[in-house]
Amino acid sequence: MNKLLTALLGLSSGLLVSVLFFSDVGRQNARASTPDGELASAAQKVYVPHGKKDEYYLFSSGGHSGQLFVYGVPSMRQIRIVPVFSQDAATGYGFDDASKKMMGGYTWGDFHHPAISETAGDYDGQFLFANDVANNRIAAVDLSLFHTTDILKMPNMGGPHAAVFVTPNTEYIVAPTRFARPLGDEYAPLDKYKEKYKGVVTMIQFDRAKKKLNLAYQIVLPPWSYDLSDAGKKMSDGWVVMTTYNTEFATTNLEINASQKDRDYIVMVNWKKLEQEVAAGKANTVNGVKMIDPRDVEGAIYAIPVAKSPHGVDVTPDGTRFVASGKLAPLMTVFSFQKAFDAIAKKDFVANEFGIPVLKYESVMEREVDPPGALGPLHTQFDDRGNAFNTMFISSEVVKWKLDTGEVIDRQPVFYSPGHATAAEGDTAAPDGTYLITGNKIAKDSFLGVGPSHPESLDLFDISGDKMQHLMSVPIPPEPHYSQMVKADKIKPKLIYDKDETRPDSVWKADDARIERKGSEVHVYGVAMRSKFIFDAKAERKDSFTVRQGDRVFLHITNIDLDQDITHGLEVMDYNLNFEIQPGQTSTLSFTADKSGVFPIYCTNFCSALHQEMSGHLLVQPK
Ligand code: K7E
Ligand code: CUA
Repeated sequence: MNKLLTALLGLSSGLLVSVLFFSDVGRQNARASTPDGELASAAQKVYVPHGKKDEYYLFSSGGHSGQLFVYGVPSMRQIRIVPVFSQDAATGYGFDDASKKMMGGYTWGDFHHPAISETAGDYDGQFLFANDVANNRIAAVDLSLFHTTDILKMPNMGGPHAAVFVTPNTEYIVAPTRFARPLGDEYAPLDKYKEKYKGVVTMIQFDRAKKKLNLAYQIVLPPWSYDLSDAGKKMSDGWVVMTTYNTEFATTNLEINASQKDRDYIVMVNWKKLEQEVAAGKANTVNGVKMIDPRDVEGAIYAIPVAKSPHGVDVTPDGTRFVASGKLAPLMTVFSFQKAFDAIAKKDFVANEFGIPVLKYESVMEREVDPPGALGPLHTQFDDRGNAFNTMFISSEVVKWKLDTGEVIDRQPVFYSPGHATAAEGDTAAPDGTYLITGNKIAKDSFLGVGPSHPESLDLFDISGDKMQHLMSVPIPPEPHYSQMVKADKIKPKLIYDKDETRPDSVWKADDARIERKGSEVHVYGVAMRSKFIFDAKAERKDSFTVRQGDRVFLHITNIDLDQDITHGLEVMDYNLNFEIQPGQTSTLSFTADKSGVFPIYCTNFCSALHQEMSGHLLVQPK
């Protein structure tokens, strides 16, 4: 990243390093000399005594860990890691049959941008959607169970980095691709990039009752790289805006070749128009998905020139404007939806790129905000008083500025190199204006050393006053990209799994535990309870069972302790198997008993004073 920026900013690496170095020394000194009164005020603001709970949940993307990190704000205590795209030994996620199937053969993912489901432009707290940039998947997490309920694999895509963003009523989950690829998993040499490779946006629908993601349709685009996107709201509802880079069509050495032109584009797409056309049967089918070319639909797609290689694009809470962050140009550009609509009506086009009308920059741009010395703007967040907050990756700071005038109100150092920022309810139609958190890529000297690689970190700011107050830094596992901060009372976690959910494999009474043999398949319908397993209620030793070598064993285990936080785990020794069963949950795990012998089974989750006694045996008779 540094190398890329160095090349593009025309600085020698030595100079850039020294710029960073000196600014960090300045920061360390500033921090060391913070007055005691200010430190005490910061400490008081983040201290949440036992018995009190945090005001907000922070749902932070786990990047290439593939998982979702859940924090409380303002204490910044990590409460939970929810496995989403990667296997998790502790819960058995990715090992039990249902989650294994959902993961589709992958064992990890690269999760960048969470999106909480919205109603009328506001987080409704029911579900959270996640993108896997590496393996072209979108996941849905049920926020009543903190459990991943569905994962959808998207064909024709090349890494949904500009995902996921929801439209104001979660009509669609929008997932634009990063890398152009030939459609339909076809082969085409890189020499044929401009003709054969395509950019794609996947529009996904979510069925809340069934908790299922569904591919609605795809939009085919020029082979540019789509970096970030956001959905319009209120007056701009129906539109999606996306930043692009590599409009140069470079196929090698992108750090130089994809930064040749002074301008790339913001692409504006009208999904409401496209939805109608798709419903009217105007789409092709590619690789089993309906695909529409927006150039065939009058008024469905436009491009707006923007300073080269922009990163984030964020729609303002009132939906009237969107802000593009320059990344390689040290400025934020505010664009007006009304101006764009007027320019479209007047056909104020300056060019036509790949069949897409290009609007005149000056006609759509409202202002450029260019704070002196602020370098590497990446993302924008908002408060409830008309202010915007921008992360500056290179100059390592947050800049607060007025949306209406561009006036810079405050700048605060970040420790160090922030990517995204997250304001409380900051990308909804009604931000709170209370806290802001930056997701930092570099920790350097912030924490006790842990070897050559340091943790990433989050910086918490109080943004309720005119000046931002830095409250604390906390280490976080890789990799904090985007996160969302939602009022705690919007999340309604369940204490136990619903008993009435249709789960044919559940056993609710210990006396009903049984073993059914179907040929070489052995189905164990068992229960876990304090402090024993019952696999077969009729057997002499109810907590053990015998199979024959080579049998396929299905463990269907129900946790019948319908009690808050009484979770059991089940491992099978030397079989490399472990899974968790939460209160009222039924989980199925299957394996082939290919080793003969005696294999102790025990509960892996400390559940009672007699947890150590919660055990049994799997006996595998040799062939
Ligand atoms: Cu980290 Cu949102 Cu993938 Cu910017 S992206 S930092
Ligand atoms: Cu059940 Cu420990």
